[in-house]
Amino acid sequence: MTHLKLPRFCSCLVILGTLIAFSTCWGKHPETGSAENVRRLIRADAKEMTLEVGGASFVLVRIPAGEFDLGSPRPDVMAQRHEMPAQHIRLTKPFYLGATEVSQLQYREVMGEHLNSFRGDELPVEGLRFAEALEFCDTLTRESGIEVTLPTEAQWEYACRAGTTTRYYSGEEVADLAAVSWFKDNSEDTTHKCGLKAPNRWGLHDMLGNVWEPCLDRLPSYDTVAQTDPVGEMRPVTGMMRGGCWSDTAENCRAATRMLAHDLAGGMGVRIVINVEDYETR
Ligand SMILES: [Ca+2]
Repeated sequence: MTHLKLPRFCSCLVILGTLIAFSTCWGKHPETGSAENVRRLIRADAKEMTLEVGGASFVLVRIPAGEFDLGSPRPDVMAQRHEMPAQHIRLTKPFYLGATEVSQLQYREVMGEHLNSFRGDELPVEGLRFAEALEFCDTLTRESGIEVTLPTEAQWEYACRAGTTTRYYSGEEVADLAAVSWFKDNSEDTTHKCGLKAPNRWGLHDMLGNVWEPCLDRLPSYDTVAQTDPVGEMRPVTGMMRGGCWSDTAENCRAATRMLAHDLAGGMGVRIVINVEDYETR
């Protein structure tokens, strides 16, 4: 008789275990586990991680510390005065940068509805004001327990170039840009699904084109003196935008392209960063 009762006993254990597990999860802050996991992944030097906030998941890739030349590294007929002279930059800390621009679905899950010029969950959120981009990061920080912010100009261009020194991370020619980017020549005057084009060598999609991406700061005039971990002027209402957008010409979608973000420009989305230095010693 004992062996006949065993299956029922086991079933009871399974049910009891399930109830205990369910009751343990119930009432737990849904983001607590995610934040702990993110901290663990940062300390483990994970190449990629996912930040979960509400119903949204953000994939971020680890960008290594390193050096590069900021700005237009050689005489270029497309270069603007404020991209020169090229300035050697050292970034001493790795950081995690969003693999894609933030999508409309991701933005809505965190902030609620936003009025976009083009509608589609997988399209990038656009038409953001600079203050809204900052508020989005602040909300992610508050909801996740992980410090989320915008990349600095230096971080953005370093990550965009991913070791390249050409106009575009895919080469020098407009055709090279078209292979990795949505811009005036191929966008058909609309944004496109985030991450559809091939990434750069560090796994970042749409750094050039699709939507402009705000930076936390505005660097002062470039100088020939090398800088380490530079952070320019930070203001609550504006910073530099990078990368160009769907309606820009190839000239405005270069790695070195800079434009001051202002709320009338339109075309601005957002890409998030998590700085390793905020967590490596905790
Ligand atoms: Ca972009």
